[in-house]
Amino acid sequence: MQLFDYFRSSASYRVRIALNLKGLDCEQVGVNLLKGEHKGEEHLTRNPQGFVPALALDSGEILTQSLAIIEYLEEVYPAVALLPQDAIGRARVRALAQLIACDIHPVDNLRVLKYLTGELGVSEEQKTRWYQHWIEEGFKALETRLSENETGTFCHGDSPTLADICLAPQIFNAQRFNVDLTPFPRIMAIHQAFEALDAFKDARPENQPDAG
Ligand SMILES: N[C@@H](CCC(=O)N[C@@H](CS)C(=O)NCC(=O)O)C(=O)O
Repeated sequence: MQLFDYFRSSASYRVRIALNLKGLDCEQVGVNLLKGEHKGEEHLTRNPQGFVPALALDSGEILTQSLAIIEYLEEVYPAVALLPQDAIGRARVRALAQLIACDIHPVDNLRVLKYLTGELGVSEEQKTRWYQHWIEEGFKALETRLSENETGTFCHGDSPTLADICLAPQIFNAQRFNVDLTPFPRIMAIHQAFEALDAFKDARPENQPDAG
C-alpha cells in the first residue's frame, strides 16, 4: 500500500495511527500542501477533491476520505479492533470521531483559512481566533461526552478506538495554535494515555519523513 499524505495533515495523521495500530506496512509518499502539490494534475487523478490522504491499495484501487479509509482497514484487517463489538458502542465511537472529523476539523482546514485571509481579508490574528474558537466549541461538547460511563483510559473503554485516532491530531492542532487546554482535563488525560503508545507517537507530524 502507498499512503499519499502530508506530515501536518490531520486527516493523514489519523490514517497513520490506524495503520500503526494494526501493524500494517505502508509506503508514505509526501504531497506538499504548502507547495500546492495537492492541486496538481497527478494528485487530482488520485483524489479530485485535492485532499490528502489517499491510500493506494496493491490492487490499484485508490481510497480517499480518512474515515472511509480507516473503516476499510478495519473491515479488511480486523485483528486490532478500532471499533467496539456492540452496535451502540460503535455508534458512540463514530459519533465522537465525527464530532471532531466532521464538525471541528473542516472549518479549520487550510483552504478555509486561506479563503479567510485571502478573499475575505481577515487578519492573521482573527484567523487564529477563528481556529481556536471552533476547537474550543467542539472540545467543550467532547469534554462533556467524555464524562459518560463508557469512557475509560481512552475515549471508549481501555483500548484506543477511531475516536482517539481523530482526537490525537486535533489536540496537536490545538497546541500548535495555542488553544488553552486546561478547561478540558478529561481530553488531556486521554491524550496522555495515547501519547504513551508507539502507534500514536510514530504517527506524529514531527516523526514523518517529509517533516520540514
Ligand atoms: N474529510 C477529508 C478531509 C481531508 C482534508 O481536509 N485534508 C486536508 C489536510 S488535513 C487537505 O488536503 N487540505 C488541502 C486544502 O485545504 O487545500 C478526510 O477526512 O480525508
